[in-house]
Amino acid sequence: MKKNINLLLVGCFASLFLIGCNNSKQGNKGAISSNAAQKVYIAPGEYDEYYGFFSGGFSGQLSVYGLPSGRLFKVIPVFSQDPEKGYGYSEETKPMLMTSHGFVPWDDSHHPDISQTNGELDGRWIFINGNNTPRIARIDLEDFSTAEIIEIPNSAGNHSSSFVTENTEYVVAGTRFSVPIPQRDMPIKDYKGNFKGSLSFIKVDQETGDMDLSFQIQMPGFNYDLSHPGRGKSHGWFFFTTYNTEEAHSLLEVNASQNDKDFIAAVNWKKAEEYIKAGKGKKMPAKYAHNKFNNETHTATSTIKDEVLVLDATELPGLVYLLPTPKSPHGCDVDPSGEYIIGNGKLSANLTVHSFTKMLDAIEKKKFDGEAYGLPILKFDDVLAGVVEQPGLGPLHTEFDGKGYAYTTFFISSEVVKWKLGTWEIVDRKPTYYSVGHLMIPGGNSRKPDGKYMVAMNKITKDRYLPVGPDLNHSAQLYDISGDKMELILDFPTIGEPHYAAAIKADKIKNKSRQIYKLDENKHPYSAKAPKDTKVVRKGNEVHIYMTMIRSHFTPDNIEGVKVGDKVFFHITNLEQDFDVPHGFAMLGANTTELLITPGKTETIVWEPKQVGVWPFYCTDFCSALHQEMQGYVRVSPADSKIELSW
Ligand code: K7E
Ligand code: RUQ
Ligand code: CUA
Repeated sequence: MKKNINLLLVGCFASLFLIGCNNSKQGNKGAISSNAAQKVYIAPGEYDEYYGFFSGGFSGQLSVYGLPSGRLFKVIPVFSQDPEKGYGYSEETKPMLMTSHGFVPWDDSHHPDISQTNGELDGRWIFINGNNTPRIARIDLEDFSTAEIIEIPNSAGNHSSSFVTENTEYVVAGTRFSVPIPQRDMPIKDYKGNFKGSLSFIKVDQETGDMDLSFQIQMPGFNYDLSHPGRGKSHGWFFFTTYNTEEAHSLLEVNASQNDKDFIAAVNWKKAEEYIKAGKGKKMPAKYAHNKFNNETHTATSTIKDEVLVLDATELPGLVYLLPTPKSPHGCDVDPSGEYIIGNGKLSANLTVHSFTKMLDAIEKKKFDGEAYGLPILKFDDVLAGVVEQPGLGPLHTEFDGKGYAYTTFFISSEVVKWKLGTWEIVDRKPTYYSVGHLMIPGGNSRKPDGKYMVAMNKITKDRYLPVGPDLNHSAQLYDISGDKMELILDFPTIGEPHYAAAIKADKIKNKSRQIYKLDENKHPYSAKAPKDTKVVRKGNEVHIYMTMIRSHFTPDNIEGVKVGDKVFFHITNLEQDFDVPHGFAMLGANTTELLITPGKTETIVWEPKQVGVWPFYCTDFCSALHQEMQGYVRVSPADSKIELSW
């Protein structure tokens, strides 16, 4: 077994890291106690206690697991096309993946966050960011599907997203890369002073969940890495870690880490609202897409917007303060009381904890360490709550158990360290296998964490599972944290790179999970509500087939009069009104995908036949004893054929 990894560039941050997972305890693979199996065993037919939502990283999706079992329930397609469900291929869902750069059927999803009320998870929606072509998606937890995607303009690498304020007033984003704003053609070496950062506040409608880009705050040209909202006493503030405060245009370590301290930017968003009300926002041109799925017509629409309201942080006093934080902080985490703001300095020996109370005091007494970048910098010692001394190497992220403890991941030393808020003493540490990024405690970034389990999400899997060639799925590890010491109880593989996850007690959502779409509420313009309503209509070279499906028959099933060069639209309505009876649809030679249509829904797939012949279609989902009988044919004649449509 090879236990050393040398130089590795991990996608989620730009620094080069030396990883030495030379963990002496790994020989026994984590010393699992004999009752670990009992703790994770969910008997057949029994339910898990939690839903866990894991980001898919470069898969662009969000996967749903049961905890503690680690069983995979579903992959929810968000930013990437998904042939399993026809998402991003069907005419109804294609607009969800439109951006101002055109159709972008992929992204890099990092941080899911569940909506909150009074600082507690409420299970209405879950938000997740797309890093690459900056976007935020809202997934409706009634039907576990993507309801809305909004593109973030003036942003690049939408990394410090998508965290919500404690009543889901806003979902917030910060740009990882500063860029010219507005975008223009200019030399890269002129970065300093010319490239800008931006923080985006997206208002969430409390009834519908609809997102609206309310305003942006223009910031100095740093990299904005991660963020978290204030809660409780710090509700109204939002905190962002920054790096490259040198504003260097090349991030080779020498450039980017000159500064002994970078900053946590503390943003007073209530103040921002006042400035907006007072008319201090400037309208700036900005192109971005806003895509919504309409559950009545079963169809998404994409609108391109062209303007955004911007507040300039450097011109508006009291809006943003900078808290010096050692050495390229990555995670930015706020404890359940809202008092402690933790900067996980990747290259720092210690963990720095800021005090919100001291911060307010320092602001009031104007204890500034001068100004830079047009923003007041608070004095390090005046805002410091405490330091966790030498906890490990390469701290990334911190979560809380609601019992007064914090848990921090250490990427380089590959471990989770448990320490006490207020005394800063380390009380436990456990290795992870290997090189942990985020960790997650259900509700661990809310006011009411549920400190029973903790999941570590690891970048390197190596020897944990049977080998399957040179690359392995990433891996999650479940720890029981109900006692004084953390106990590793389960490994399970994940899809893509699970940067972050969110989990909620199952009973908060399982009873409201939708079972069917009602057929009589289906307002899809091409729906057919009964076999008698089906038809085939020609409009020039477009052929529209209004089709129904029910166990185990398509209506119509045999269609003639289609010609080479036609564009054939199958608009198919699933007439079933029972839970969990989807039908599929696949057409020979169709180069997009299949459809998987749930009861009561209408979906459309396009087929452009290239060859004459008689071509079959069939149902792809085993739906009844007569599933194999669920089929039909389309006769395709030459382009100049005089054969009329018939069915
Ligand atoms: Cu640390 Cu993108 Cu949250 Cu990955 S980031 S680990
Ligand atoms: S058919 S049950 Cu190919 Cu037997 Cu699937
Ligand atoms: Cu319908 Cu198989």
